[in-house]
Amino acid sequence: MKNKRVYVNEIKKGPVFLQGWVHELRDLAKVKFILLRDVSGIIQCVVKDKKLFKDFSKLTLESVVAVKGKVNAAKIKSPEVTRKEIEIEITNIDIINKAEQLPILVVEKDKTIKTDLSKRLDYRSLDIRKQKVKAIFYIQSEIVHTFREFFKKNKFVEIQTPCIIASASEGGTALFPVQYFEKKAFLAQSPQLYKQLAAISFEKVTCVVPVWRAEKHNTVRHLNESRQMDMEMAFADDFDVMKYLEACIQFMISEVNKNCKKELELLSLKLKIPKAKYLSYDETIKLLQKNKSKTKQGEDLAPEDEKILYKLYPDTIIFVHSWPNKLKPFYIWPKDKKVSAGFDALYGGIEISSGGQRVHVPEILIKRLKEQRLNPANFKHYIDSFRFGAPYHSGWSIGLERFTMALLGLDNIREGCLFPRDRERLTP
Ligand code: AMO
Repeated sequence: MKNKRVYVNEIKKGPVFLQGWVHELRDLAKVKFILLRDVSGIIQCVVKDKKLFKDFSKLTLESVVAVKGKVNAAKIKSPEVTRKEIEIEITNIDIINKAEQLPILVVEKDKTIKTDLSKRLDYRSLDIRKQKVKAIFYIQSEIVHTFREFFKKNKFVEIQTPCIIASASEGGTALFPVQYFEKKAFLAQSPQLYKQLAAISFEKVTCVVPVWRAEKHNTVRHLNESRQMDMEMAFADDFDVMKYLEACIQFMISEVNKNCKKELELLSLKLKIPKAKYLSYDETIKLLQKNKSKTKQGEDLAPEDEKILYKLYPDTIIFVHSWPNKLKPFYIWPKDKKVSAGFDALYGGIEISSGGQRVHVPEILIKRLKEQRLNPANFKHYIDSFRFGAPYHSGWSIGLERFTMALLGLDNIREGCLFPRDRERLTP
């Protein structure tokens, strides 16, 4: 009969059958120890029986094993062990898959031997076995889950948008070309145009999708493939959807606080529910200049500006709204000749989201495209969709990895991406 596996955090009394990884090995003369790790936790296993010493000697770190044993009471001091009150006295060890010499250590005890990020990413499947690295992705999973939950509660429909597109939505330079039979196509830079087309019929839509941007720069805040969490809503202006963004972020953070206590503790983090601050672009530039920024009116915010705003308003989602038309994409509604209905949201010292009210009038859309030196003929299907009864509408997008980075104070966005794609990295 097949042994019934029990998870580390579910062990009550013996005999037990456990499966997992060899987290640590300790070889004392008369007794041997294995720290065994599974998805639920880490437990100390003791080998006292001399007949098992040979099996023990074959073990290597990260080997996958199945062990049988008895449950004994214990008082374990090791901080990593999650079941401190018990240990397993092993009666049988099976090596399911023996690990070779590890290229990077999963347990880095000595702070001075921290492996650099590039090497860690080369061996990412090992790297994500580290408890702290794992914690990042448990929290990210909670973010995506609660994002969806927020919009489900608010009666939005989750849509799926195409990943292969015929024309750019976020400016003409940053596209990855794809050969699409005899036509030239591109990987989507955003679900932008399609979520709008859905919103003018469904009214309230949301999506979580991968996007690709062929920007050549290699920075700590950019990826060439990332995930966006978007919403789009009809009969809503820029301020209406900024309120949704504020409430959505607050909800996601409160759920992370509630459901990821262990992970936050591992990362030594305490998250506050942020307040919101609304500043117009003009107010923002004046405030920055007062605080020694060199950024002038009509220019985009520099990363240093985002840091200044963060110092002025910590634990705050800073909404910078009413940007100049020329600094926002063609699909953003011009409120007048100068000012647009576009906004950015900053959090944790970095832009995490941008959005705005959209152009729902075909003639204005054609004018905006031409102003940005784009050819309206390439957007015919998109423009024509607004000819059959299109309400005004607005929306935004949160970059998933960017938000993970901001929320957890990560130094590099790659830490918040399971398998990053950047200028140099296409594997693993
Ligand atoms: P934007 O281009 O500002 O807007 O992107 C939205 C959010 O996505 C994240 N982001 C990135 N994350 C990692 N690497 C990148 N290269 C990268 N580029 C963007 C950021 C950013 O705030 N269609 C509009 C949104 C809208 O108006 O609804 C758009 O894509 O967090």
